[in-house]
Parts: sequence; C-alpha cells; structure tokens
Amino acid sequence: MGKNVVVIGAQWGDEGKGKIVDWLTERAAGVVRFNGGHNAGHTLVINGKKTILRLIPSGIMHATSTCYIGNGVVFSPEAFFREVDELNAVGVPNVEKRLRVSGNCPLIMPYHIALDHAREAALGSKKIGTTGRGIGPAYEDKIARRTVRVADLYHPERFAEIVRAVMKLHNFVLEKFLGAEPLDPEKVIADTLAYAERLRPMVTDVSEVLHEEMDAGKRFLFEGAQGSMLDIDHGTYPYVTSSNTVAGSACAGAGVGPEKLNYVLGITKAYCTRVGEGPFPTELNDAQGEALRQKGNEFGAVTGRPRRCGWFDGAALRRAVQINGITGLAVMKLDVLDGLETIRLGVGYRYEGKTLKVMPSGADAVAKCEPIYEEFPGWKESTFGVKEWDQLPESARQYLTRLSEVAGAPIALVSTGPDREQTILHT
Ligand code: 2SA
Ligand code: MG
Repeated sequence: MGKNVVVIGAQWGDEGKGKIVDWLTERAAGVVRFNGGHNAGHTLVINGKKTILRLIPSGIMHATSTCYIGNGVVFSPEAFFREVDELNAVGVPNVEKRLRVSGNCPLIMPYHIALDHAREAALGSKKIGTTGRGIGPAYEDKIARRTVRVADLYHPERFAEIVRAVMKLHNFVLEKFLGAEPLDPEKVIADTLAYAERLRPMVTDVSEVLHEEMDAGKRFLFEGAQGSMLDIDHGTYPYVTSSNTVAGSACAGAGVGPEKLNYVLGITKAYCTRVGEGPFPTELNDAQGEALRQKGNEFGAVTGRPRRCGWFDGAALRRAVQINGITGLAVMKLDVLDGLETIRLGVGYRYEGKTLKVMPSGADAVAKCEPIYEEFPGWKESTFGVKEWDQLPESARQYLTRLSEVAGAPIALVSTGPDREQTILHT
C-alpha cells in the first residue's frame, strides 16, 4: 500500500475505520488523527474484547505504536484524559508515553458544548443531529481567530484573558438568544488550566516530528474521522460536521505535504448508514432497515443513537472516490448481508429528469435524488470470518465486483467480522 496511508470514511462515518487502522498499525510506526474531535466513535474488537475510541488514534491498542493528535483536531482535555484513564484501566501499556498532541489544536471548551446543545434545541425540527460534543462551535472560534489552543495552556494569563473576552460573546448568545444558562468564566478557566501539567509532556510540534520520522524511513497511518458525505465542503451541507473529512485534510490537519501521502484507503460498508439528520437516498424505513440495524449493531458509538440504515449507494461512493482520490476500497461488514433473498445496489440517481452517476453536493439536491437500483441474488452461506476472496460465495463476489465498478475504485480489503483476523486481502 505504499509508505504512508490515509484511511478515510467514504460514506457518512461508522464505516469501520477503527478496525482497519488497528489492522494496519502493525506495519506503521505511528497513527495520526487530523480532523474532528471526540465526536468520532472508533470501535475496535481485539481477541473478542471491545474498545471504543473517540479522540485517541486507533493505533493505541498496539503496544509499540506512537499516536499523534494533529493540529486539525479540536481537543477536549477532559474527554482526552477520560479516555486515557479508561485505556490505563484496561491495561493498555504506556498510553501517556505514546501520545503526542499538537500545541496548535484548538481547545473544546465547556461553552462550546453548551452552545452546541442550546443551538440544537433552538433549531427544533431543523436540528442537525450533532453529537453534542461542541465540535461546530469549537471550529467556529478557530476560524474566527478567537480561540484558545493547547499551547495557550502554558501562558495562563493570556489564556484567561482570551477566555474572558470570548465568553462575553458566548454567554451573551447563550443567555439572550438561546435562553440557556451562561457559564462562569473563572470556573471555566480554572477547570481547564487544571489539565495543563498532566498534558505538558505530550505537547509536541507534531508536523516537525512527523517530518523527522519520515525522513528516517518510518511509515505513518493517517486516521480520518467521520465520513466524506459529512465533509463541511463536499457533504450534504448543512447536515455535515464542521471539519474537512476528506483525505486532503490529512495534509493541513497534520502539517505534511501531499507528496507524503502514498495511498488513500477509502472505507465503506457493504451497505450504508447515517446517524443524525439530513438526506439519505437509499435509506430503508422498513423491516429490512431494522434488520440491518439489529444484525449490524448499528447504534452510535458515542451517543448510542440508532443509526439509519439502507442499501449501498454507488453514486455517493463515486463522489467519495473523486473527492478523496481513493486508491483502494475496504468493504466492511459483508457478513451483515448474509442470508438475504435479494440485495439491492444503488448505481445512480434520477434527479430532475436526468440520470446521475455521482451524488450532487448539498442537502437540497441530494434530497431530490431517487436511487436507481440493480438487484442481486443473496447468498445462504455465512461469510462471517472468511479470510480468502475465493472462499466467498459466488454471488457475494459478483456483488462486490459490481460495487467496485459502480464506485470507480478497486477493492483492496473485505472485512467479514469485527476482529482483526476476519479480513480478506484482495489484490
Ligand atoms: P457534530 O457533532 O457537529 O460532528 O455532528 C454533525 C454531524 O456529523 C455527524 N457525526 C457522525 N456521524 C457518524 N458517526 C459519528 N461518530 C459517532 C459514532 C456518532 C454517535 O461513531 O457512532 O455516536 O452518534 C459522527 N460524529 C459526527 C452527526 O451525526 C451529525 O450528522
Ligand atoms: Mg463511528
């Protein structure tokens, strides 16, 4: 797969990036997160034991891997240490020694979380369906050049000054526009600064260290969060997250040039899910959708919300292949389709009297798209745990081959179960 691999979600998130990053970590010196925050929910199953990571890179489960949180990530110290403590408690070795956090990460502060909740409540039926982790408001402050960043924790007076100023604005909005409780700036300042010393040894110039290590021949994995259709620019806006989720974001969000990224691995499920509001053309609002949800255990890893389920959407995937430059696909959860009589595959849309091969951008256009399906015979055999392409049922291979054609990218991996071992390498 080349030296440095970017792993991104090619759908609406929850494709199984965590499992693949964990699986690939053996061949890499480290794993780098470059976007999003603790809204991500990366589920790993190792020897039957389940771990959910939200902010910490999925490489942490490999004892020798170094994990980097790049400048593109919005960083909640509280969520970070909660996760560190959880990993320590289950005996993951040297967690704190193996973590590096960029000093340039914008902080997620308590007022961002309060704003996220109050805004969603005020939007009512027009809400986005966010994870409530303060992600959007934290990125807003970054772009508005008024945020506090990790490095500011070590200049407490300046830190306090910035927080007091920005909280005048946010408390005003909370109280006067959103009818929510304002927060006490001095408490917010003290609570946040309390994390500074524990975090200090981990604060690193991530971009510089990555360059040194790469020059020394080390390989890295770049772990995306959320999915391509949730990208702030290319997704179903406004029903998106507040960061760029596409592969190119790894450059800006970690501080490396595009020539350093050698392979883009796009992760997709063999069907499709979405959590939160917004259009979803191949959604199944029936018993079939419910069956996928139960069999695929499709519930939010962070919030526990039931995920919406539907057929694989080839037009969305084709868009993802283009905007990420996907080199190869990893198709996850094939076994969830076992035993179905027929399987439908979205190959395009009907949209305003035309036929589209690629998902249009923006929620309004996507909401008007009607999927065009091809039908495939299902398979009776269990594919759970299958490790070789040739051992898949004929009809499963046919389905996957067509899926790859429609998406416009070759299949590199197929996953047939949650465990590391349940993976087919397809060359
Ligand atoms: P936010 O919180 O501002 O990023 O929400 C904006 C939209 O982005 C969606 N989003 C996600 N979609 C899928 N998975 C995510 N992570 C968790 C998981 C989600 C969970 O792995 O299951 O537990 O609910 C994730 N994070 C953000 C979100 O649903 C909004 O549509
Ligand atoms: Mg997830």
